[in-house]
Amino acid sequence: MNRAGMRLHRPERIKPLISPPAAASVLGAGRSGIAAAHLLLNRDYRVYLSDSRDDDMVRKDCQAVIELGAQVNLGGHDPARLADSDFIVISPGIDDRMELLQRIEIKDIPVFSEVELAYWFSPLPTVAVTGTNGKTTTASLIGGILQAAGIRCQVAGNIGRPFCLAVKELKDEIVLVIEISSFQLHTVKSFHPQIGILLNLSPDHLERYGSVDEYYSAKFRLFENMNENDLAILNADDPEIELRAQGTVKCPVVWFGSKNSDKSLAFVKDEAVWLQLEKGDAVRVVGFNEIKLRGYHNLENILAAACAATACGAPVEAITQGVKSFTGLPHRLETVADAEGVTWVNDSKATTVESVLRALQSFSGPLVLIMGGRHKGASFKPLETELRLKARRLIALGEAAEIIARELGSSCRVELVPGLEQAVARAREAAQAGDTVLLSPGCSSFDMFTDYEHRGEVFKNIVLRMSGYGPH
Ligand code: UMA
Repeated sequence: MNRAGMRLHRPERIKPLISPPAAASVLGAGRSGIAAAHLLLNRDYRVYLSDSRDDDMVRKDCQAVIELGAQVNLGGHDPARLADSDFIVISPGIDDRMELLQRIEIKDIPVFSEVELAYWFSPLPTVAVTGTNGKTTTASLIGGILQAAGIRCQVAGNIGRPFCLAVKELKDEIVLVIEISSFQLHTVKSFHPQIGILLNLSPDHLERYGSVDEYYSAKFRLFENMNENDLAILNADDPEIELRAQGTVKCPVVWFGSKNSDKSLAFVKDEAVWLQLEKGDAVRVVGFNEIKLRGYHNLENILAAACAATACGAPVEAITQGVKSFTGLPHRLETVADAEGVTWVNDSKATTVESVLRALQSFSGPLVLIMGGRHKGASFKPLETELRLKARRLIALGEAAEIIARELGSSCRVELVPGLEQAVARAREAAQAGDTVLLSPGCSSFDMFTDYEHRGEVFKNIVLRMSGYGPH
């Protein structure tokens, strides 16, 4: 039997790898860059912040840090200023292998992610959640369970509230739950969570990584500094994780998975989620019929969250309550409307082929699927079987539309459309009573939208307008 025990100990005293009043260059003035600049100024560093953009929005976003003493450069990054700094904090959206950082006068300056910087100043134990899919749902769910248990926490990171901001604005929390992306892990050095969760691995971000192996290796950096006092929570049903964990993860491990094996702390049995606690028999946490989240992948997220909450000291009753009251997050299998017998579902967050597959597996069919956007490099072929079984039609849009049609055209009828408005109109014509229309793009949104949230909001508005529920 595996034991999670209580792992909510305070981290050892952390020291910044580079102390103030050193000069820091912050690359990118998006959410991470602005939050990093604020934290650095607050801790008496000298700050040079730059962004390749120069528009009204970025100027407005930089106003406060300029007033606090940051030097700001918009419309590009000044190599001479970078060369003059003691270290560089890079935003996750910027590739640390960019040409600028390879220049002779800059290449030896240490580059850290915003997560690494935040960690230098975080006094609290950290639960870090990574994985290709389900990070935001799992981190939010852990937050909800801890709240139900009366364990004060803040949920931050890739979820949209930068770790640096959470650290700067700490109140009376006793634990931080941080969602971490591979981009953020790529440039960590001393970052050391007390509980590290790896939910799953599947090919993603191949536009940025040279290979799947490189991407998976970035994910495993989560465990690099963890030791015998810490806890890794890993998915027993993911063979890639099982294989790579051997020899890489040096701290104690608990597993979660579909089977009630010796290995699993949290598992699925008799249509319910169970936990094997330290002493005695396994306890039934929650029945499937009490869970509002859809799909097997969400069961995995619940199992992982239950393990983490247990390791933070939450009692089973709080886990049950937290899971039962969790209704899910926008843009993740979010039901938008039921109109003319057709259910419309917004899964705009599904930017990978794997997440579309999970979405398809969550419905028994028949479906009209809307896919497309900017191709992220992976093949769409893994969707063939589910589409053959369930798809009445596939409507493809965006830059990837033709690749989708080429790879999936033999599995179901594919129709190409120029935009989301036309996609919804064609889906409405194609769908019959009892069907589900599912927007699950399998691509990033950046060819047509600001981000996946923007895409999801546009989709919801069109659906609500067409179905007569929303503004005309
Ligand atoms: N920029 C430059 N120079 C360049 C390229 C970009 O200055 O060469 C500038 C852009 O003009 C822009 C800024 O960099 O102003 C953007 O930085 P960013 O893309 O890192 O965006 P942030 O607003 O800082 O948001 C980031 C995460 N974005 C990415 O990882 C792409 C957010 O995750 C995260 O919520 C936020 O930090 C807080 O931690 C979003 C995401 O899409 C949701 N994440 C990916 C995912 O979940 O798959 C990893």
